[in-house]
Amino acid sequence: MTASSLRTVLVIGALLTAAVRADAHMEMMCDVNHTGRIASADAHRVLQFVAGLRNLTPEEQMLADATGNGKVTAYDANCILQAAAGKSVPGSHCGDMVETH
Ligand SMILES: [Ca+2]
Repeated sequence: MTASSLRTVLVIGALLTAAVRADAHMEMMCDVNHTGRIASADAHRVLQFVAGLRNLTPEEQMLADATGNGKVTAYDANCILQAAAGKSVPGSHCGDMVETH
């Protein structure tokens, strides 16, 4: 590969990376219903999911996992409710911005 073709590949790679970055979607941890804020309705959704009364998409389950341990539990709902009340819980990621896709 010549230097100029290598440069072309690098430029294309950089452009593709920029395009992917522009597409990256940021979401707030614990904002399960995508309203832009953490509220008791988010905790409610998580409890419904835990109780088997509602489905959550894999992305919503990721946002619902306040503790980040890979499981969605009633404790996550508690963390979300605390965050909705403006209280921080040790180990809770509520409010952190994450890239979902
Ligand atoms: Ca919300």
